[in-house]
Amino acid sequence: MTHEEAVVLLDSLISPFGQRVRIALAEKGVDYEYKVQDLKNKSELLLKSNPVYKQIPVLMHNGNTICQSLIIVQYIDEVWPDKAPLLPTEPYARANARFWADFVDKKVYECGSKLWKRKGEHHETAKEWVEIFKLLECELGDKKYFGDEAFGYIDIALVPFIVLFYAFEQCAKLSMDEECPKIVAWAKRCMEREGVSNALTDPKKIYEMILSQ
Ligand SMILES: N[C@@H](CCC(=O)N[C@@H](CS)C(=O)NCC(=O)O)C(=O)O
Repeated sequence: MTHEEAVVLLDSLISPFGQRVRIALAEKGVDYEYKVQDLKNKSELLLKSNPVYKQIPVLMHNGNTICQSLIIVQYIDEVWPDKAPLLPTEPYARANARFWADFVDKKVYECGSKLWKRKGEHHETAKEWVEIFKLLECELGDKKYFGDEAFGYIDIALVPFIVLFYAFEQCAKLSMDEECPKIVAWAKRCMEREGVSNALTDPKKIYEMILSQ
């Protein structure tokens, strides 16, 4: 059996975590079976595959289940090494990549969730959002991608959250272009990749979903 024959992804279309996994699989050219999950009525398959967190995404491969998006992306990188690596090979660069991906989980996700759940005052949340992205912009500098010339792990961790730029701009009347021009240019470069543009949700749809909650 080839690797590809046994790959299944349990996911939900608008999940930024699931999108990371879809982008990583696309970068590696891996075919897989896509199983959309109803998160309000969780399937036996999901509960059995991720008994600890009961969340998507879950990658099923050769009879094993792998949970937590960043761990799944690292797994994909290790199992399909023949395509360009997602993580750098040098230990410090790997640690740095993991540091920033963890920052995205802790800071970007948390701040984005406040807007998504309409918690707190939009302008305060937007201020925090801009501060977070200014730190990311410092790390990006003048590089093409976070890992330099090659699209990789930090890019994959962060890129699903760019669809929130529009909602922040509408809700808090800010301009990401003015605040973080290098990040906006990076986001455009990422969107030129088929795996990224196929995975991400339309920012206007996200904004409508936030308004309708
Ligand atoms: N840290 C997890 C987060 C996964 C997560 O939050 N998944 C959400 C969808 S975006 C989920 O399954 N929610 C259903 C629930 O928590 O009951 C990861 O990186 O995979």
